[in-house]
Amino acid sequence: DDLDALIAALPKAELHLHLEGSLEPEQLMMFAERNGVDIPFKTLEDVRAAYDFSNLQDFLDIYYQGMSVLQTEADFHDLTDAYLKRVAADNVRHVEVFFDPQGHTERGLPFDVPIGGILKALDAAEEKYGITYRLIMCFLRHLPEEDAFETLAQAEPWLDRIHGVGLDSSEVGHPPSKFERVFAAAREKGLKLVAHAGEEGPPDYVYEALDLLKIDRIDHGNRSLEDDALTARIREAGLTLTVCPLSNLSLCVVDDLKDHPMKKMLALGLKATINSDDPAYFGGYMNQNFRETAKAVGLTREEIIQLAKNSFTGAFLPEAEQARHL
Ligand code: ES4
Ligand code: ZN
Repeated sequence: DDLDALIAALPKAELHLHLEGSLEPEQLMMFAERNGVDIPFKTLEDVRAAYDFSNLQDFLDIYYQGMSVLQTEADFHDLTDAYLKRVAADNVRHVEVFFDPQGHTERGLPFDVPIGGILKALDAAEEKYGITYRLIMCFLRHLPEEDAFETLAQAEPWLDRIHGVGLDSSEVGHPPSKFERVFAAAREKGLKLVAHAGEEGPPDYVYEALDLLKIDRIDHGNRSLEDDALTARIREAGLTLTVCPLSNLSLCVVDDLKDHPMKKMLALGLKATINSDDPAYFGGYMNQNFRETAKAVGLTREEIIQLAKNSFTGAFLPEAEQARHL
């Protein structure tokens, strides 16, 4: 309908996307075959059946298993290029993408393999697809802070091409406070800081991300709404929330998309954005997240336009470059 056409036509930025979460079942099979990696799936249907979960930890178990088929720089290049090509069709003009270096170094790949392939694809994207980028390296919060420090050290030769650090993986039991020192070290290197907070974790974790990690942007943040003082603080500070509606539905952060707080977030004056998180696993890329959310919660034209604007004003781009898209 009308709103779908508006969504398709609007230039957008994606600010919450895990590259490893764009691994489609077909690609998983293809990389496994190409690299001779044993996987516990015989058919595409087996993989599709495995892409089924109802909470964060069950999803993560499959996500880490899935990424084991990624072995070479070419694999990371091809994965990244396929994502960029896909979202170019959704009129996405700027992306700020995550990757999980520890998901790869933990299984024996050199740090340079994933980042080398990812950056080759990202650097070609402006010419190929008209898409600009920022790259954010995430620390896995279920691992010790010491391991995050080691990852930051491995990233040193690449730091002029890494724009920020993030914090992802299993949230509950791994509060932001666990990573206060490594975030301070990243801040001193001039990196932007983001963290997943308030997805499954309580409002306290969002406070910690703000007060201890001093993050520039909140990934998810849904549970902030449980605390009025926290909500007011996020609004006053003008912090952007990178919200992921179809992810929230898949992981049962909301039971029904009709219950999604997106409309409420906008009404509260929060700078919310719509993103796809792990689109191969959660069933939709950018425009599908926009369309399904708009339909479920009844977003207006004005709200949809506001969300697209928020995606650029929330991006780690100079104001002049943000303005080019508004
Ligand atoms: C993630 Cl949805 C989500 N939450 C936390 N960590 C993640 N890593 C990839 N997707
Ligand atoms: Zn995420």
